[in-house]
Amino acid sequence: MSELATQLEELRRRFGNAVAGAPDEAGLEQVRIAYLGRNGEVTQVRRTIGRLPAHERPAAGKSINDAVGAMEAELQTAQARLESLTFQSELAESIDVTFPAIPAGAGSLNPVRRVIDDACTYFRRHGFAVVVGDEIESDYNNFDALNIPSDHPAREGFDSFWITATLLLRPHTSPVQIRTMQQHRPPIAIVAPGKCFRRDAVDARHLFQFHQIEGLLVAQGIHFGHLKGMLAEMCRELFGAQQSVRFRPSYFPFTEPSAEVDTTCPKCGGEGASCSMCGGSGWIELGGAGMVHPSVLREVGYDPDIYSGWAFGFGVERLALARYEVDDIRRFINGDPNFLEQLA
Ligand code: FA5
Repeated sequence: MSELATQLEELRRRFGNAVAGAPDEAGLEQVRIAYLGRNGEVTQVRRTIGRLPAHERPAAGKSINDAVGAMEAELQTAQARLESLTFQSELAESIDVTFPAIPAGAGSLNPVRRVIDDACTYFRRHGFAVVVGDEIESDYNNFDALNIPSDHPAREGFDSFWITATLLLRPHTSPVQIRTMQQHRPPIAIVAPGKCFRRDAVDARHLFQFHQIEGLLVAQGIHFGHLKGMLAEMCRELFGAQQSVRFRPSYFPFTEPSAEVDTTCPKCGGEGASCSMCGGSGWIELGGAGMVHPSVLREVGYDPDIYSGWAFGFGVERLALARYEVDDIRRFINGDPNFLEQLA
């Protein structure tokens, strides 16, 4: 072995011991300076190259560079090890491992989802199928086929988000009635929960994105009594027997006769007066309902002299307000885990 090789080997052995013995990052830096610094031991060895015959110098330079590369790699490994040790000791100082851990919370279904599930369960039990429509609807399904032609003033009640001249985000779930009747012959018994969108100002009772659940029953001999019975029973199931339901005469172009359905305000129990929840009326409006208009049946190719049907469309957030005695619809969407946990 050449004299240089022996010298480098011995240097690397001492360097290795010094690196292993460095107690911390500052100690390691001292080792680096002593061996690899500008005036360190490696530089001293480099200076001896000039004394070698010219033909030996390139090989000598390469041996020194190889040794330096290996020493730098050793330094890096030691540096990473010491950094990790420093981090661990800092952690041990700042974390109190005896502090009780926060239990991992199990999530729960949003109340709006639970109302949808429970209402669908009720209708399924009575032989209804659950269907979903499309959130983007055609002008035709949403309005024309529901007896609301383009010049009909009822269109103004549905302040909609239009996507094109003929496509919109549906403002109600009633177009699912049309989609279903276009595809099937009577008897039909469906419920259709889903999102709706309206350009409504947001307040304690209104969102611009909310949910409705639509119901449709078409067969022979269906009358308003069936509708009242089904909806009253659903409300009893969702709210309990203490709350009553009332049907108020109303108007929808796609049902005749039409009604609006209210339930007694769960907060004041129907007393009204200065109740903040129902605004003093004693009632909370859930949605609309009625007997399917003969024009709608005709539009989908059903004979209104043979078939009759009823339909309803309830606001799911309103059902949830009444069920959970919540006084502001916005609470359902602001994602406050404390609020949601209370209702879980
Ligand atoms: C309708 O949307 C009719 N399609 C309902 C219907 C279906 C009638 C079938 C007859 C037969 P209306 O615009 O009233 O009707 O809305 C029904 C319910 O949706 C309201 O009573 C309310 O509970 C809910 N709703 C309406 N707009 C909003 C809103 N911006 N935020 C939250 N809920 C709303």
